[in-house]
Amino acid sequence: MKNMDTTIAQAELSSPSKTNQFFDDVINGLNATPKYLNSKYFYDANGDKLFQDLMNCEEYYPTNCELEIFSEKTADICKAIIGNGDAFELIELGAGDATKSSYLLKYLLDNEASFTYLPIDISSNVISYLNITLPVTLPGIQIKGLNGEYFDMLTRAASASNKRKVVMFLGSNIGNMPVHEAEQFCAEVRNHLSAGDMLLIGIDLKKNPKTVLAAYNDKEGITKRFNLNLLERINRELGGNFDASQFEHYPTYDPETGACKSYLVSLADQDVKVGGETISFKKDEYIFMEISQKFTIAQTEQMAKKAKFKPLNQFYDSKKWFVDAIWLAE
Ligand code: AVJ
Repeated sequence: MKNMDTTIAQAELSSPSKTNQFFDDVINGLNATPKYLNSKYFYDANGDKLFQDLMNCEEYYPTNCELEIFSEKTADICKAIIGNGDAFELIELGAGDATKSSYLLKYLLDNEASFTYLPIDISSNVISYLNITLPVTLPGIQIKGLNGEYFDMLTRAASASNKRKVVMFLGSNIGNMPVHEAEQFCAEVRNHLSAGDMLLIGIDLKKNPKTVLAAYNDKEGITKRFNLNLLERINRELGGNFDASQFEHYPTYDPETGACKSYLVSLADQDVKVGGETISFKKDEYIFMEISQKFTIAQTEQMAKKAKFKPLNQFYDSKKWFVDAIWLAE
């Protein structure tokens, strides 16, 4: 009886379709060989907070690099996206706290550009935060936050108007996909756009391997907690009983392929329950958690062309560790 009440209470807490998708993905990943979890599920309220902490930690350079680009090159970036001055929609995939885009938004408002800001994020937490705070910090902004999967929301945004679209995909979120998937992703963005629309994409570049690895292996252990939080989220939302202390964070970087990958390694033979399912781990068995792919500039241009975009501009930070590129849909 007690179990039944719990089930009903949980079903009422979050929408059933979302819960099932998360559950199905987790069970599929943990029953696969090798085991994996999808890093898009890192971002619940706790994960959002841990990612904020990560962005402020010493070793995690991508955010600082991109902030430098957005604060130093604001006018040039805005000039490129304003184009001939027609009204446009500024759509941001995975907006997060919108710190970086705020530089552009402020400049666009100050220069009376006519645009609507449509942030899209998988985290409902993030979207309600933006819908509430941005009109206060950026008076006069037209904002319509969309909570959901990128392409569902992009389709919705695209069908709502036929104004020119500028899509932003910042923070090297593209790196969370293996290269062939990243290429498909860019092609799919292109398919949702029309000629004259643009993609402003932030991409982390190859650099000294020690610098990359340190960013995913910070001394304070925030990255480790960021990874372990997904196990704890499974406990909270899917009735799991992971013991996070029985898993060790193992980050790697391969300078040849540019793939930076994170794993959680089981410290013991153990059985873990998730909902009604039991998952067995051998000692030293790993769960693949995340890829953060790094690119050369040549690879970014190739990716643009394969997706039928024309690379227009490239904006770098002073160390040339990161690029924000503008690609034109032809
Ligand atoms: C938000 C996906 C760009 O891959 O660098 C940070 C997430 N993971 N530290 C990244 C992350 C570990 C981040 N992205």
